[in-house]
Amino acid sequence: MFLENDIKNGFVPFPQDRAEYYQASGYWENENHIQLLDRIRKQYGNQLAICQDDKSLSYDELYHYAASYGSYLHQQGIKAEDFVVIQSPNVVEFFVVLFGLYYIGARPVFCLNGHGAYEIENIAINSRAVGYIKINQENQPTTDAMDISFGFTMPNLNLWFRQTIKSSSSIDQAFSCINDKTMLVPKYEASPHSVAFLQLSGGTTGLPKLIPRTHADYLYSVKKSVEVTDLSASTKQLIVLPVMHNFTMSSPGFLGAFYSGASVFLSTDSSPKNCFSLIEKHGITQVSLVPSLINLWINSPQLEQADLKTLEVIQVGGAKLLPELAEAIDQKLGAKLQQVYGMAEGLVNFTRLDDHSNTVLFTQGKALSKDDEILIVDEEGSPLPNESAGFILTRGPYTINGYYNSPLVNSRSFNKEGFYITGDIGYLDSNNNIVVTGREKEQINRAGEKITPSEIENLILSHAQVKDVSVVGVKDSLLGERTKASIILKEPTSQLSLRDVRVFLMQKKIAEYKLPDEIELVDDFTYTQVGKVNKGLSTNKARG
Ligand code: OOB
Repeated sequence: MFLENDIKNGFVPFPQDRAEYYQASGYWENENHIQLLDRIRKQYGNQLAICQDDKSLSYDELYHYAASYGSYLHQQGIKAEDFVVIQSPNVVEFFVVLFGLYYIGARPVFCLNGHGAYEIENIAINSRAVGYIKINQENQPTTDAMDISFGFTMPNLNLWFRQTIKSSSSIDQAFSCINDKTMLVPKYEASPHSVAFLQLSGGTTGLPKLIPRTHADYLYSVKKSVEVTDLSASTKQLIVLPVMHNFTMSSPGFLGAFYSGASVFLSTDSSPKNCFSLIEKHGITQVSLVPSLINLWINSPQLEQADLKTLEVIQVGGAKLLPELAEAIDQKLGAKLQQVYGMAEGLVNFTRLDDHSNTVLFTQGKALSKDDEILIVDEEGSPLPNESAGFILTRGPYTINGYYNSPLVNSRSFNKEGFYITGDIGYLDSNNNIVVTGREKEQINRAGEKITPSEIENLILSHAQVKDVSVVGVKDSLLGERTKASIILKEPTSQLSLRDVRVFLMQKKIAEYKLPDEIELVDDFTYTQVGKVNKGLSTNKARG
């Protein structure tokens, strides 16, 4: 059922017995991403698919642009099964590039728009990508695809296709590469069980790990998300979170909207002022947000004047939502809340629209599929009863069985029965709703963006003045968590400022959201019994 080539290159397939069961249960359908778009455009051809500022595309137009751009990529030598790194702000052009790649059976590797050359180079190597497409927002000072010196730092990398697409007021102008000489090639019929794309995991060790999702498993999760969020062709979805994040893509995300023939409106600016005016202008009915953004919206001085009556549902996920904030959503925004606890690796839980308010306020709901298996286990791996908190493990019809090409990491991230060890801590309540209470993995969740402390520590350690460093997340009323670096200097009486550290890291070209928000100079760390820096307690000895 799975592609030999995928397996050879590092895709861990579903075990045969489970694969056959999911297939027989009708979960995995015989459709890939471009076939989905083709089916929807045949039904909703003239309907508005996507809109940003003054630019918009109907479903038919989106499909035709994708076919032309895909054919152009084919002409440039991109083949089916090739991986291509893409990076984009929330603009219409992204959708043409995405479905253009799917049209020819190529696979996008999704980066966050905030990623810098440091991340892009590593992701390109690990995915063995053959290309890099960078979409730039109009009037934004960003880098060009050519600014990244792949060839120089990685002489063996066969990265030969690079393109910068400048989003502008005209879609034709942005895609001026498509010309009369671009002959349409037939759409590639990728197997629904082949790898569709690679998503990035927040990662707990060093660099982000690559998450391979198949067309069928991913589109099953989209279909189930549509069911629980009640999307329909009349839904008007606002996209505020980064367009390439798993939450934005599939829970229910723009794929859920496309699945339903709905219209998607893009925002490149997440400020309440801008979002409120888009909601009013377009009659937005649904939006997905992280807790830090909902906090900003609820406390915005603009809220009083805003007319948000069309807004029906807000999905909030990506990080823990405090019950006080959850309660304010209905009171202040007049919209229904759906909590979402999900992960790019697969499993997604939603509170249901008809759940009791206590369930919606205090739990993260139930998994999408009746065959999502969730285990709560203790330190020894033994299952715990409902209401007892432990480590959250999961497997199911749309959860990966391994990171791409990472056998070593996989041996630590999956147990013998194939359950993914999420690194989250929580319990199932008496009604089997999941409640996430904490996290065991070494990760900072800064406004929904995941940061791996050891990655930042290693970079700061390369600073000439630094002897040792420990990076932790500290509670923050706005961001949920902010990043703090405790630093021991080689020369105890010397100085190093937050600005120095940030400038140093920026020179390493890392993503801006990973820069520390705070530093502390200390004389020593406290250590656990096994000799690890004790990150749980703020007992580092401040400089005397
Ligand atoms: C979503 O996906 P990722 O891959 O960026 O992050 C997953 C991690 C989870 O393991 C958990 O640690 C945290 O983010 N998380 C939550 C949460 N939702 C995600 N922690 C507490 N409460 C929640 N509601 O973040 C993601 C993917 C699909 C849908 C929604 C979120």
